[in-house]
Amino acid sequence: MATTLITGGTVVSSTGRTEADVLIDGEKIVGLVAPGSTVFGSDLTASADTVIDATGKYVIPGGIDAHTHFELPFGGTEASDSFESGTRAAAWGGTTTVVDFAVQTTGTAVPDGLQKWHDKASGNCAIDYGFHQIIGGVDEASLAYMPKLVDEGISSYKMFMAYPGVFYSDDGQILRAMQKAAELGMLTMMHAENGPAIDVLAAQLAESGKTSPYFHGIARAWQMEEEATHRAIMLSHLTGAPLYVVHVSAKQAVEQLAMARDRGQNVFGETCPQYLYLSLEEQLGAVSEEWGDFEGAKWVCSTPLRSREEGHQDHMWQALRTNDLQMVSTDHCPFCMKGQKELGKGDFRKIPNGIGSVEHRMDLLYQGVVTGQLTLERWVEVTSTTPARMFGMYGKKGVLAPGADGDVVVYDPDGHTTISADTHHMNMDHSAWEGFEVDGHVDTVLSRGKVIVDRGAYLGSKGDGRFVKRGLSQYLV
Ligand code: DUC
Ligand code: ZN
Ligand code: ZN
Repeated sequence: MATTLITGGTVVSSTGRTEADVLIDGEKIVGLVAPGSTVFGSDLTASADTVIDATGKYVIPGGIDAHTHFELPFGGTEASDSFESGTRAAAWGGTTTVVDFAVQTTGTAVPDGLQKWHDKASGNCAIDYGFHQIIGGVDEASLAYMPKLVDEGISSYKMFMAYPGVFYSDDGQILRAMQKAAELGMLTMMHAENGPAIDVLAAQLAESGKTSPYFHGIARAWQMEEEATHRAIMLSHLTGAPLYVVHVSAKQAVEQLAMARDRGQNVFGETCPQYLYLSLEEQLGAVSEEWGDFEGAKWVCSTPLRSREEGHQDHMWQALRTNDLQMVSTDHCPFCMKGQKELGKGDFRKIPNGIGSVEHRMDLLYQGVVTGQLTLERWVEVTSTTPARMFGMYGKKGVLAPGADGDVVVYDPDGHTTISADTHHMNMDHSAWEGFEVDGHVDTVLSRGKVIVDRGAYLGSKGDGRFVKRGLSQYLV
């Protein structure tokens, strides 16, 4: 098997940093050794098949984005990144594993939905991938299939308290699914917004002529997120099912999570880069020459961007520091303006919901290190180690240690990244991050020991990525 040595860098883990060389044999890490060590018999730099010089760089476990939607049919169209384009873009940005969502809706069978996602992904991915299962139709058959999901490496499933008529589950359905999940040890992921109330508010706004993207954020008020988060936590408390709330954006929702965690509940939350940086006023309320006040459609996603005046963004950073929120995923769900977001011109309710960020998560979060919001170690923890533990991949993923997959990123802290639709690799005609300047740069990316990105060159190929069969969460208290 070919050996690779990553030498001269600072290895950063969730718990510390050390000057060490990383030795990979084939697909697996076999050792972290002191630079110049002859413990493997000779000077490794002379004997390794490939030597990567990481002097002055950070060497970190590959990023894990546990919330993506490639090829998701949604809002009358389909998310614009395929598994091929989306995972390649992820690789460019230092992410070496994604967990996407297979879909089941009312009247369809869970295994059929899951098989569809296997068919979409198999042979097309640049990096390793797993699935959560969306259960959009809780009935006898979908409940009966949950144990099989666990056997097949799908140890988490998502339900929606929003989107009536599409993915929505009522409280009784949620209760039934959580009872089953508690038995199985499965992690329940929740889209926590009060959908029926939001739909009434949205209709009232639209009928009074308030139709621009800004009103998407008004209709999806933080009270709707706080209330649903509280309700999900109570159902989780009653049933004993571990709960993971996705795309948390309201500080009041974080407070609900913190209270539940203080009670000792297995309740967790993720936020996304958009909720750390972007706002209702600046983005959803934006006006441009090209699109007028429809410019804000670029940032229509759910949960929505929140008011900066109300302090949600600062609260998200704080919650990441205090572990009231445990990790950062993207909820990558890209739509082009032309032909897709445009469907909602004149009515914000028809704008397909979603932002694309899978390529930029590692850089955007590293910017939090630069600005003093996070430590270097916490950066690794929230982008890689905790996602691995939360979703049952730790040991294989999320850590640089003997036996782990050779998923490694060499990150240049002196590099610089300018984000633009002109240079990104996602299949989108705009960027939610256009013009963002961030310090730090992904230099080299290895996926199971293979160099797939190296200083501006893509060296991987379609089909490099394999399905990851996940175990139960390794994060529960
Ligand atoms: N939110 C989004 O913004 N897009 C996809 C689904 C979701 O919950
Ligand atoms: Zn959601
Ligand atoms: Zn999502």
